[in-house]
Amino acid sequence: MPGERYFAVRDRLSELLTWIGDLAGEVALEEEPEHPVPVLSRPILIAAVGEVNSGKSSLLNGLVGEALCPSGPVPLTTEVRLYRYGENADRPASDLLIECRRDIDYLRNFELLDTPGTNSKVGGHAEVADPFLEHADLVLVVFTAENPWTAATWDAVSRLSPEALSRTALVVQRIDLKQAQDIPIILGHMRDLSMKRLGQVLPIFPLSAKYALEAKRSEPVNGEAWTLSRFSDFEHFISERICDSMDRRQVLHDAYHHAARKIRRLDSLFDVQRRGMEDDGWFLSNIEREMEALRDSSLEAAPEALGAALERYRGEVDRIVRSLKKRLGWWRSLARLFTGDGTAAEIETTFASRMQEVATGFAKDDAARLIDACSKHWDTVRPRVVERMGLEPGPCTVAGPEREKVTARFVARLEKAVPQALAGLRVRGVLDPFMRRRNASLKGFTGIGLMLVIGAGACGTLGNQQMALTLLAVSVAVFGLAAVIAWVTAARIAAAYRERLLAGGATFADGLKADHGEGIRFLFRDYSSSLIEVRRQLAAAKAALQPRLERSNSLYIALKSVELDL
Ligand SMILES: Nc1nc2c(ncn2[C@@H]2O[C@H](COP(=O)(O)OP(=O)(O)OP(=O)(O)O)[C@@H](O)[C@H]2O)c(=O)[nH]1
Ligand SMILES: [Mg+2]
Repeated sequence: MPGERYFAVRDRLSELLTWIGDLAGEVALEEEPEHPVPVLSRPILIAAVGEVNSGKSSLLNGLVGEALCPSGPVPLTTEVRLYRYGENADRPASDLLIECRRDIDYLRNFELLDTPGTNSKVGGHAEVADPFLEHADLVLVVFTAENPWTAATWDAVSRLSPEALSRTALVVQRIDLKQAQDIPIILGHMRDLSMKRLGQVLPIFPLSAKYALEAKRSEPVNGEAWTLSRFSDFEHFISERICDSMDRRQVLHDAYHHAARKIRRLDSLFDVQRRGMEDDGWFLSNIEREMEALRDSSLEAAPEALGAALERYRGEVDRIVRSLKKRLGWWRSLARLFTGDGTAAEIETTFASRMQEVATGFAKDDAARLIDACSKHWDTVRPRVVERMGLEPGPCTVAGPEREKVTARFVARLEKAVPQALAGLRVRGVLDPFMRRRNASLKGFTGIGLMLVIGAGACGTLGNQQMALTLLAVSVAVFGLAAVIAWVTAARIAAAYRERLLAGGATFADGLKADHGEGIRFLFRDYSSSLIEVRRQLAAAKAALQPRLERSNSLYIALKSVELDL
């Protein structure tokens, strides 16, 4: 097929343009209305004109290598027939124009216009054919070797515009019917006529379409018939002068520059996107650093925050000591001498559970404080992310619906620390020895007092009133002494217990310190995950950019290799 090199370059360019267009479409690269995509697919139009029966249809068949156009000794082409690629069908486009679609590869690149003879009896076809001749890539004016003097054909050629004439060649058909020595004479004559009628000598090709068709149809190509057809020079002319014409080359160059410009625009778009993503990455890192700074300042302020826990601790110590004092009252103490005394265990249990509540209350308040700080910070972060990245980062991950869960985790962490913190106080079993000593002395005095009362009763019964009264007085004194001891020891025990507990306050707060710090770190880790969605989207955008960059690079390389063939 003529123009193979041209078509190979054109197809490669057209394929690249499609791929580049696909990539541009994917990234919504705006079209440049001032640079429309060059049309590469326009096939080359070859038109054949000449007298009836001159061999126009056969000439086109010789080019295609198939019996595409009906040909025969009687006038066959009675209307203008435009052969194009497509599913086999003939469609009348107007009275004298038929569009013939044929599923033949040759027609992908060439469109062929077959016309009735210039001297045909059918009128009006010239008006249909002439516009095609004006924009055809090649007009073949066909003469027969037997009679190349046909006036009607020369008249038709004379009507062509200089522009169309520059794309016209003369064909002397059926040279196989002539002797070899006649051909130069005919060609000389044709040249003279061309000069005379047109003022210039057009390219002239002596051909035998019959042999060309025969050569192309035989498998392998019949070399002898091919030589006799003289189609080699003719097709070479079509390749060089028609397919590789300045106009066509210009279209290829335009397409190449269009593709190159689009790739450059894609590259700069990707570059902007890549830099934008890097900047976004930095921007997010800065926000994360802000979050870290907030966390660090919260950690630094942790001892101060734990001061609040210490306050609550002290308040609870006062309450527990008041309750201890109540239990150490004289009558209650006396009653417990007979019922058994569980004061130490009860007070310590109450103390432990109160401390648990202290930790819980403190943790809830502290979590609320930290979450509020995060939430407040997020209120400044969110609009910045929206403005900078055009992405909606969503809600703060420690506030809103998540608040309760985050608080519960923080509280649980501190509650877990309480038994350890209490163990560090070493207040368990402190009360017990105090209480046992007190109860022992109270029991002794109470026992002595009771025995004196019993003795007084016995003396009274035996009539020794004097003795009875004395013993009774002594017993009252003993009970009085016991009451004084009870009062004094109660105050002492309460004071000693209070002092012991208060001294342990700092130890208790210290016991919470590590878990409190860890709680803060975990809470801020949760908070920093507020940016996860944005980070994920950024990573997805980066991941999508990479293969596009690679595609753009390989398209550029492919385009460069086409440039060498241009
Ligand atoms: N010997 C010989 N005969 C040819 C050659 N080309 C065409 N013919 C014959 O010439 C006659 C006319 O051929 P066509 O191709 O139909 O001519 P045409 O110009 O298309 O004729 P119309 O369409 O009727 O105007 C047919 O009988 C062909 O077989 C050739 O190269 N050598
Ligand atoms: Mg014909």
